[in-house]
Amino acid sequence: MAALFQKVLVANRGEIALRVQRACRELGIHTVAVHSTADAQAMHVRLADESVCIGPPAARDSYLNMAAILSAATITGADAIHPGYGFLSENAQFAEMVEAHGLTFIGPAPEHIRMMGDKIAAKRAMASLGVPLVPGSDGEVASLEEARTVAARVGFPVLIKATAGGGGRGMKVARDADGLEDAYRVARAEARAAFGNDAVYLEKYLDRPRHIELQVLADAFGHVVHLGERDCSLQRRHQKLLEEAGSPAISAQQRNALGATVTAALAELGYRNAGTLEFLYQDGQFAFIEMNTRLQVEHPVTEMLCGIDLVREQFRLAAGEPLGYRQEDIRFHGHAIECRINAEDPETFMPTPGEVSAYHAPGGLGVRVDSALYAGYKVPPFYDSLVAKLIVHAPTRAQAVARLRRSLAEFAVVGIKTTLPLHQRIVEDPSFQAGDYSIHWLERFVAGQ
Ligand code: MV4
Repeated sequence: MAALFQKVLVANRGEIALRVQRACRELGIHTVAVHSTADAQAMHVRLADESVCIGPPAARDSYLNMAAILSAATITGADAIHPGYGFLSENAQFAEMVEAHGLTFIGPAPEHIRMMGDKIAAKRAMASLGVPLVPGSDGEVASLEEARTVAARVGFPVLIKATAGGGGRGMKVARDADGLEDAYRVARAEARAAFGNDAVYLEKYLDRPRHIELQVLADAFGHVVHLGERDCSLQRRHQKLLEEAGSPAISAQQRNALGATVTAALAELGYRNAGTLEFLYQDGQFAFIEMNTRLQVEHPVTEMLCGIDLVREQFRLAAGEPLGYRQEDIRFHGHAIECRINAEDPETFMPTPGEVSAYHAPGGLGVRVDSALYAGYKVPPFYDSLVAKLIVHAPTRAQAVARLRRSLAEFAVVGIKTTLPLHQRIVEDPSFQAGDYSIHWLERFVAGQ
């Protein structure tokens, strides 16, 4: 079988660069790593077939430097670029530039990246295709008067969100009519400062939702499947700490119903490659809030649940291959949980860059560790503090929790503080063990420790 691509440039670092390289190896694709001067000793550079230094430590000069990355792809003769997550992964202009250079962007079409980057456009598109939304404004709220009218209709509290925002950036809650003017003005001012776009919309504020997201794959022939949901409710300041698949709160019937609606909508849109739809779930109802057009950090829990290699699928789909299986061929086996291990103080969450003097990863049945760490590695201070993902898989959720507890006890990252001790405390908590939590659970748990 001819390889899908000859040589792929992985425009990322850390564990996700390794994750993409591993898929390439199995597909017989050569890999090119790019790195900043701070990452010359990084594992993603060591494991790649070739590497190119693309600039100084600051991400804007290296991992976000489109010209440097495209030059690296050109001089090494790469025929595709995988962006990983973060950095340029949801930059429609970059995807266009990659294609303009005659290379394949491993991801969706630029038009879909652009559409989903505009939260109002994303909601409009989904609503018109029958996907449920949170009650709120029909698009932009252009004046305070309009905000008052919509808020009166949906009822307080309400949330003002920036259309260019997402992931929790650019949101303001108004508890009552008196708070609306401030929330509206501050949200607009912050959106203008942060995104250069002060367009905002309004939603009813849900007070204790779960954050549930649905993974989809789509080919160029109008076939779309979903790979079930992930429950990402355990977050702090919009940073996820632990994710699971499936959600402890969702039945097979709910999953199938939501999946049917979503896959039909994406087929209609002509979406291609991998994507994730984010929902808030409260009182038995799903409400779409955003769509991510990239591979996500927490994709491994879905892989363990379905036995499908999402990165391999991304390459196949980008090469124009058909999915090759139908929804009914996809089976969900057992339960998977991921812990994000960050180089952070487990109490203050301050980053803890520095040298890892010793490293021992857990193993055994149903245990997976995605990490670019090694003994002697110096975690640089310039990037995201995620240093490892521990993923466990077992036939039931209770068994997965037991496996998680014993894997966390085996895991040794010496020399720097990490969030491992926090995860060890979370798995002992009765509410966590019962799967009984909302998006506010972790902040309260941390405050009570
Ligand atoms: C909301 C919400 C409550 N009601 N929208 C935060 C991140 C962004 N993706 C959407 N977010 C929220 N939107 C309505 N109408 C609460 C949040 C929210 C949240 C959502 C998911 C996970 C964690 C969160 C933490 C705080 C607030």
